[in-house]
Amino acid sequence: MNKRVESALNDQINKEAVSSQYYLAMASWAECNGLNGTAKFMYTHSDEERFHMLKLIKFVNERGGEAIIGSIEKAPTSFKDLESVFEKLLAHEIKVTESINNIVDVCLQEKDYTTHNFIQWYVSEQLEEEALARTILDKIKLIGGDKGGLYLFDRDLENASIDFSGGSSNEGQN
Ligand code: OFO
Repeated sequence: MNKRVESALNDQINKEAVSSQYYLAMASWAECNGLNGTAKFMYTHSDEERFHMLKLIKFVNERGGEAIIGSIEKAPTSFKDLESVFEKLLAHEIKVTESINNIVDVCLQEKDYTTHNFIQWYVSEQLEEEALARTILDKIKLIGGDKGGLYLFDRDLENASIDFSGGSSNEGQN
């Protein structure tokens, strides 16, 4: 496997692991603060990020590279409020999108069209994740300080079936 591409994919493996831990921290915080719907959403999202990581690990190893499982920074333990949680989530996803775009660039520079094709799944996934985070954030801003609104929002999130898989329900898990 091309070494620059392998290194970019290994960076991404680490970023997906960081994302998974980050959303797990948000899930735990939400659960401790009576926001069960938000907790469910974040636990699911954390699992999906782990699937994104596994998908990359398998791809690198199957193509003759070596996936590296590195260390990750400690996730935050507390958050100011629900709005700040989703603001952080959106900011994080924007950074991940930049990182995916960087892999696309490296693939084109190195003429690695197989990885370029593989990474397109992540390009679509990031589009959807950013759009979802923006929609949720807009709703939270509309609610403002209304506690009843917050209760209903959290309940809706608990009942919503949210698809993080980029369109096809199994793709992210392969
Ligand atoms: Fe892996 O999609 Fe978000 O970060």
